[in-house]
Amino acid sequence: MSAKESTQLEECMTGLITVFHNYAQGGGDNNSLNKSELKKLLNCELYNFMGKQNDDAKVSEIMKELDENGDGKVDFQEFVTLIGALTFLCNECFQDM
Ligand SMILES: [Ca+2]
Repeated sequence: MSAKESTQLEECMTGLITVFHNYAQGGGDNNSLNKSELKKLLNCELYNFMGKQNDDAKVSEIMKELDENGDGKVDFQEFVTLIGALTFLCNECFQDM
């Protein structure tokens, strides 16, 4: 790796990877989020955009939506799908302002 400074987009990508792995650590599979890890991530990292998730049933619903391969966990690819969709919606909101 060269010592070049990261670009803004590269920083964002690195941030996504770092955040995901911070929450995926522990609880058996270090490369996926289980339900409690997902809930923690949503509540600590996405509360401005998604609101506080205090309702376990709601978290289960989000989990089910994200868990495309149905293994009961959210892997990085499934997580990125959520971020992509949210980013898309945010962009729509900004354009409406
Ligand atoms: Ca999954």
